[in-house]
Amino acid sequence: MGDKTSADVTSPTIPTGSQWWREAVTYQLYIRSFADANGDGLGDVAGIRSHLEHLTTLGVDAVWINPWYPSPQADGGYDVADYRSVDPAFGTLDEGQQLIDEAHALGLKVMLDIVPNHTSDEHEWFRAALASPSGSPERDRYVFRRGQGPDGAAPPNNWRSVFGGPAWQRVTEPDGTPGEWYLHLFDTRQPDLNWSNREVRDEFLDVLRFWFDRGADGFRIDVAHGLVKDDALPDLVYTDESLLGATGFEGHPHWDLPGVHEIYREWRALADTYDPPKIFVAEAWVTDADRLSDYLRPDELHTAFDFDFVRSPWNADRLRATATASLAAHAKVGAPVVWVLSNHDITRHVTRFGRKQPEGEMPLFGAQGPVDVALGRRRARAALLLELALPGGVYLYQGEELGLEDIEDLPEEVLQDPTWQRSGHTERGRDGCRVPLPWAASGPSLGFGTGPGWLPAPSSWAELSVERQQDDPDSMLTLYRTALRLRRELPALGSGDGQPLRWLDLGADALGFTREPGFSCVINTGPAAVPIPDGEVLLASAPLDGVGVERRMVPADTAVWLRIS
Ligand code: TEU
Repeated sequence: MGDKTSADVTSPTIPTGSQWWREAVTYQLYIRSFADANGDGLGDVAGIRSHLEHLTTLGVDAVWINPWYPSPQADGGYDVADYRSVDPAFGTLDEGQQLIDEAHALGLKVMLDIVPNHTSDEHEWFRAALASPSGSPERDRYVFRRGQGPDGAAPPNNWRSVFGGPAWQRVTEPDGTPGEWYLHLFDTRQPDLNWSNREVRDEFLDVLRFWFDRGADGFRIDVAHGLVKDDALPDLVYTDESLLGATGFEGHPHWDLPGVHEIYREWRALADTYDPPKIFVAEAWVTDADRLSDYLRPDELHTAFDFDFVRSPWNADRLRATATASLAAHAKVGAPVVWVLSNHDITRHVTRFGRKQPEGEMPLFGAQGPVDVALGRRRARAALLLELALPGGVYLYQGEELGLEDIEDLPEEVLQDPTWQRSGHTERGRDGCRVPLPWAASGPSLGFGTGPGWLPAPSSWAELSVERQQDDPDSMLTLYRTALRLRRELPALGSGDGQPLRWLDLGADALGFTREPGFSCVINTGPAAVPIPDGEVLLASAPLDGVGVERRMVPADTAVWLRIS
């Protein structure tokens, strides 16, 4: 829905048109940590169903549910054993269907998560591959190779797993002898699929169809940049020890190869056979906005997360530069930018913004020194107003509406991210952003479930619980609700198709822009207050009074939305 009409403004649900994704605000449901209805410590489908009102009150348009398929959970469900069902720990396929239907009845679109780069080692295909000989069709669905050296005892090349350690695992052949190696860019329990194999391609088209036919409105594509590998398997020169967050570069042998695009053209053709068409959002870690826009050409994917925005420190110049580059690159292919600040893989942005800000890129993983959580929250409030005012779509990560920070001191014995094991206990991994949500100010897991959650929430989160925040006019939750309501009501906000934003010149420490009709957003990332352009203040991320005498000012680390003439 490029143009908002007055009907859209009063309608309780947003986009009904087939273009809804061009401006949707999507809420990421990390199912393991959202709400636990059966008291086993792990979130579940029933937990989501019991809290749908939270999402409608918040005012989002869609949800993205992280993998809910049967899985040994070696990587939080990104190790899928069966792509056509729901893990019993989360519920049943029927309950999944009910959730999709209930969400639709509330006007929410439902995005699922497809994991095409690898399966679980417990997937029937991988079991068959292990039981079959070298060179068999069963092995050809994965990337099996003979090792180097006379006995094949050395891995086929030097590639490393994203989670640490080598990216190859040697298998024992059915006759008991040491045999071939298989590729796993992630955990050993996540063997990479061979996308040169037509059977693999057809299987995933069929899996997409399975869920599309059950009402899924689209898919987030896991590791969208990773599916195709250079067959020659050349060694890589590693310059950065921190593999998490590694992106492709021209000529990289396993990230962002040109061959991936052909796969997405097939997916798009399938999605377009539905009415309304189904949609995709790519998780593609690539070098820059231009490379990302290749995934968004008209016959490929609809959207992709803008990780350049995530990597920007709290700095007006840098935020403006990255937003400008992303908007320009996306405009070339007619795709909306998808802004995002946090997800289940990276340090929550309250924590990132609460640190000393780097000169270069924002580190996305691991503890990085002292955190001023209050400052981080103040900046997170301002960052929200920035991303919601930019043209395009937005993904929110569960818990950011409560202002949750990363928990960097989880006890070692509770850590589950495979990074922790595979790095030889040097990298704690991503559990700190996956701590279960606090719904209530009391209880063994602050209302997440009836017992303890799979990761413990700090007692300080009682104050951040939904219960505490929902009626507090100054809370983060109230800011999210108000901002999302205004974003729906203001005709200037949303997709912005055909309505370019205009940057204001506010000096090095502030960024601001106008959008038609009659809207302006100003964000002060610096230490000193900056003057507000003329206009009526619609929303501010912090109180404006008391700063400046002659005219109102935007204080440090604050954003405002204005109605201008
Ligand atoms: O993440 C893909 C991925 O490449 C990330 O691990 C990435 O390297 C890092 O987070 C930032 O570069 C996806 C899922 O989001 C993640 O949870 C899974 O662990 C991973 O794929 C494997 O499926």
